[in-house]
Amino acid sequence: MADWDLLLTDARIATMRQGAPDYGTLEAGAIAIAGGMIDWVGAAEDLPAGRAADTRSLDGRWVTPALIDCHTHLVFGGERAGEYERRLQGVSYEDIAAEGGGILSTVRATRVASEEQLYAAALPRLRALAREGVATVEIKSGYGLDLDNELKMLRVARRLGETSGLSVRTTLLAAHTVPPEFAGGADAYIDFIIDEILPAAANEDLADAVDAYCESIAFDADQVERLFKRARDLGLRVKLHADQLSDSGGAELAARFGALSADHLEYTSQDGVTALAGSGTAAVLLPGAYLTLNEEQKPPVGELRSGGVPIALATDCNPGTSPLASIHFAMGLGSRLFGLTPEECLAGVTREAARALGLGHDRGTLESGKRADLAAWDFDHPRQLAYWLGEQPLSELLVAGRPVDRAS
Ligand code: DI6
Ligand code: FE
Repeated sequence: MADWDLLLTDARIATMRQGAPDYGTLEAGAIAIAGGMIDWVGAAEDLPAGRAADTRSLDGRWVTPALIDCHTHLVFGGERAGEYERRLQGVSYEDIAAEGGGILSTVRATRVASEEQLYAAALPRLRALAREGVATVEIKSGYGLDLDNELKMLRVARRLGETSGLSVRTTLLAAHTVPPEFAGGADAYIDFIIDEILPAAANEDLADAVDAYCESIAFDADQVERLFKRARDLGLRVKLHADQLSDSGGAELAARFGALSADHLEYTSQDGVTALAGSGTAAVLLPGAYLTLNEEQKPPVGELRSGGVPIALATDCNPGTSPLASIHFAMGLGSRLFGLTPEECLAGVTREAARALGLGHDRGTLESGKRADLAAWDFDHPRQLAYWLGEQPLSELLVAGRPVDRAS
């Protein structure tokens, strides 16, 4: 009997271990994998005695934790390029939403699409992420906004996880906007989510977390609070789209509920940052949406940093505000637009993204006891990931110790 299924040698390993300097780098490293988990990682000269069923040299390549996209809406019907053209002519995102366009136009297209059609439309977006070294993707509902269609979206997301070889985490975002059936009745719609959609999603084990859009054009803090209490009663962790277009106290609310993450945060105040600090809630920054909406107010990166708030970075892949299915491009934008260092960008799509999904114990760094999700690269330093826009330097992606066929 072998001790390990796979032993990778001659690797330069960016472990991304918390608190380790310089990407947690180990030169001339080795990684021993057993049962899909990392059994041992370190400098090759320290490798304990053991027999591996398979040994492979990485010929000096860099290895990082496989990447994680912790905030996407990548299951949706239709697209909104026409709306994008109107926005270029000066019509605002809020105005389009008020006319019944925006999120609601994607709701119409999603409701008429079958599960098969939604799956077929989403798969290329998921594959695009896998080609860049992403092994774990969060996918939200939020374009169904009724019982059947919210569950339909979550089922499609679950199926993408079952067939793609990637790990998909699902989030119920029924509180994305008020659907036409409840026009003018945000409170009644929140009641409907609490009474019908949330229990059904929990009952069928379709949602790993619950999210809401706390914003002037969506739901206020009291409404979100009612929803979060119900989620808590059902044993589901929460996340929040917070302070994206205005300071609506979203960061404070997320912190108060011990949310996994508070996302966007462009308008978060110092009080909001103070609430996040020490709450365990991760900040998820979404530069694709910031860029597409032509935002001028940046998230308070310096304050988040000095408060020690974990900072994750994600694509926010969605048809309205972030038509972006590239985690590398999100990293490039995170450094250019928000001033994150290349190391913070990589931590933001590995260690901190895992935290934002409640998976910090299981992935996001290369350490023994974590899942063997790792990416090998054809670059000469991991800082290249935030530097290049549109490069594809991935050499190999392993999920739970097994190579992912990135073509399927
Ligand atoms: N914030 C966003 O940026 C997306 N949702 C949200 O709550 C936008 C979704 C869309 O416009 O379709
Ligand atoms: Fe989003």
